[in-house]
Amino acid sequence: MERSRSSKLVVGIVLLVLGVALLIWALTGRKAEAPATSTEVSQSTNTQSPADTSSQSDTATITFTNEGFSPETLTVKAGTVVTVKNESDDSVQFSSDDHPTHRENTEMNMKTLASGQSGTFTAKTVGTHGFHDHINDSKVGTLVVTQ
Ligand SMILES: [Cu+2]
Repeated sequence: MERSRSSKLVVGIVLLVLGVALLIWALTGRKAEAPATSTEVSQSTNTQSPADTSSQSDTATITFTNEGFSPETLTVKAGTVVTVKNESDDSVQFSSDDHPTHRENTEMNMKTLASGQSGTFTAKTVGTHGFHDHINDSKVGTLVVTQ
């Protein structure tokens, strides 16, 4: 009986030592994770650089309201990312002239934007480009793209 008691004591001490060792290992493991986290941070810094590049390019916004496009004439440099915001109560389909073929400058043709939605296109082709709302082609405007 005494043997089994002392062996239980030994087992208890071994478990305690193992527990402490496990605790130290866990703490060390957490420290080892810290550089991994900073690696992720530097990776996300890398992924931000393309975003920085895009933020360097010019942006412009055309707002569509119930009254039509604003501004009616927008002048931008080639490469500008143009955002079309639909703040009207209806859907809008921003489209290159002429209606209904939209072939004058196809890079301007956008999907239908529901009320409250916005979309973008990149103005690349230098020139004066008429556009309209394909759903209501009485709403028109002009995009002037310069070099
Ligand atoms: Cu049209």
